[in-house]
Amino acid sequence: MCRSADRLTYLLEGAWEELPAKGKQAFPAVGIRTDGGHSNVTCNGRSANNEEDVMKKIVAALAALAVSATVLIAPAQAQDKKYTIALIPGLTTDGFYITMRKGAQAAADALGVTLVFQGAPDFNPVTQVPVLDAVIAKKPDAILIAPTDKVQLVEPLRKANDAGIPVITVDTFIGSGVYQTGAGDADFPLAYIASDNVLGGEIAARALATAIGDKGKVYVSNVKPGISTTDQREEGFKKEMAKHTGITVLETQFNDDDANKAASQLQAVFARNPDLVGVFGANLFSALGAANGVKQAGQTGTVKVVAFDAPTSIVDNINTGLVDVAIAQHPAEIGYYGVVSAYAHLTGHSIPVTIGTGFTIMNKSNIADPNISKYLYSE
Ligand code: T6T
Repeated sequence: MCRSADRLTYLLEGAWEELPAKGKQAFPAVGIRTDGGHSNVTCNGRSANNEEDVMKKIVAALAALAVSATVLIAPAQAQDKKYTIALIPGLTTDGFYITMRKGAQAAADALGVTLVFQGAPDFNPVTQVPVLDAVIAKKPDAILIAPTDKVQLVEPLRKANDAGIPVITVDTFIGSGVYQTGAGDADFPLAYIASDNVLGGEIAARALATAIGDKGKVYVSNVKPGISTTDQREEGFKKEMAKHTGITVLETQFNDDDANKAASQLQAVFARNPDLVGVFGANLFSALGAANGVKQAGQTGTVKVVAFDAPTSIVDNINTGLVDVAIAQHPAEIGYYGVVSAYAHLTGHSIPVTIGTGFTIMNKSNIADPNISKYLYSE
């Protein structure tokens, strides 16, 4: 384990290995898998052996963050101020955000920061905005938030910015997601830390195309329009599927993040299209619901399922052949870098405007491997 004198650089160099068991579990090594291969940002050189462009972006972003972190030791130690950072998830009861919270907490513990986790019970701007208002009223030193709508969270978040509270978006973005350019009216967040969701959608499409022998009818089970992540996954999926001329992509079904609705929709689509061969579940509840719909329709293994996200129940679904492939994000890393970035900013240093975290691709052949299963989400 390599070490550096200052705390932030140390955190960036894989300190998770030495965190308490709980934090360690929640924050697996920084890395990306797009094809079952392994590639980590390394301790010394922060280099990676994966050719994916996205990895280069990650390495560049981490290197930039490390550079700013390297000079942090003096002000951080001199100030001795206890910062409070609020993390507002898309919703509180989703394994994705529960895992993100653990990564954020691991960084907060290591930095001596107080982390406040406050969110709504459903993925909905109508319930998220009052939570945001309540958080702003408490004047935290920084806000990390997964905005539940690209447009509807702009003005509510501007209130935080106007009140002098730095905003970093995690998982999802507002506006175009391009921040700090001086252009547009939603570029005020300091940074965006997330998976590359267009790439994730492309990976899903390639996996589904392979599973169905490159022909037949498929559709996307999605949440609702206006969410940056799931919009981009659908975009990437359709972009890749346009290259597969034997595959027809049917109309997207929106389920409002309700797995029961996604299951009913699967059965309705199948009733209208008995030759349906595949479905892409674009987030945890869409995938869970679509898979249940396939099971209820007695089509396990016939209608192939590619799932975004990796709740623990995905293991059974993969082992029984109900789900072919699951694309796990690395939410603990998103939370971790969210706190580290906010702290770096608060202690007077510039931070990268985007940090990309990776994926782990899970299927029947690798799901028993602890190096893969460690990326399953917490509950
Ligand atoms: O897929 C994640 C997250 O990335 C997305 O923005 C919303 O749905 C999840 O939380 C999974 O339920």
